[in-house]
Amino acid sequence: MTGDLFADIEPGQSWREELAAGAVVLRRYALPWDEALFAALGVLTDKAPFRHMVTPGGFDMSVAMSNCGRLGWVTDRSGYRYDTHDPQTGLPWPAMPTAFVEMARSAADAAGFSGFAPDACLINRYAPGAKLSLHQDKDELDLAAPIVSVSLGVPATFLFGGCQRADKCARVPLAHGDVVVWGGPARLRYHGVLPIKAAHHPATGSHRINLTFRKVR
Ligand code: MD3
Ligand code: FE
Repeated sequence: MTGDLFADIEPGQSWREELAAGAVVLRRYALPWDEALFAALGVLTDKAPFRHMVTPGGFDMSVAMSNCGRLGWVTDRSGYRYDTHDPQTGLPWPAMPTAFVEMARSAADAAGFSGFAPDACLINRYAPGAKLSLHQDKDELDLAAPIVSVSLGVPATFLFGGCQRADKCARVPLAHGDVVVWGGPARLRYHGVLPIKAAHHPATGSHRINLTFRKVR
């Protein structure tokens, strides 16, 4: 036998895994939208290209980033913040594509957070070896809203920790089309992404793309 173990999954078929109170993985939930998501992604990254931002400590991030929506997450030597404009082009961040908004809203709804209206979408692009160190997402003022994260392309191992940096982490594999929704008690838990392994995906080549939808204000 050859071929993809999951090749026989019907479009729109998804199953859920509870990671913790307030955190759920909707496996393959984004598959029905994936072509629309990639088409929109190409248009918006022509306007706001992926770039390696600099941390406040002066290091280039291994993950390349862009944003869409009213607000975008940026980091430079002066710190982290949300900004209405792309510092690289001076232009407002591209609008959030309809396919992005509809997918994120649908996933939040399926996870029990109805009426999710994100105003920011951070787009992370991982090449082989790129990683995201353990951190908390706490730059958003609206901590009652969930965060919706969509994994596309080559797989990753996600680290899901506790409320303190030293808490033990669970390792969660994330594949193309998986959506994680976390809110409530899980919203401030530490998390990260292990270095991406060399692999190939027909839609992204050697890359992993992650879309993170947030309600900032
Ligand atoms: C669970 N991105 O951009 S998304 C980030 O895959 C970020 O690119 C990762 O962390 C990525 O800030 C992970 C999934 C995720 C994000 C935040 C969480 C899961 C989370 C916060 C608390 C608990
Ligand atoms: Fe994060």
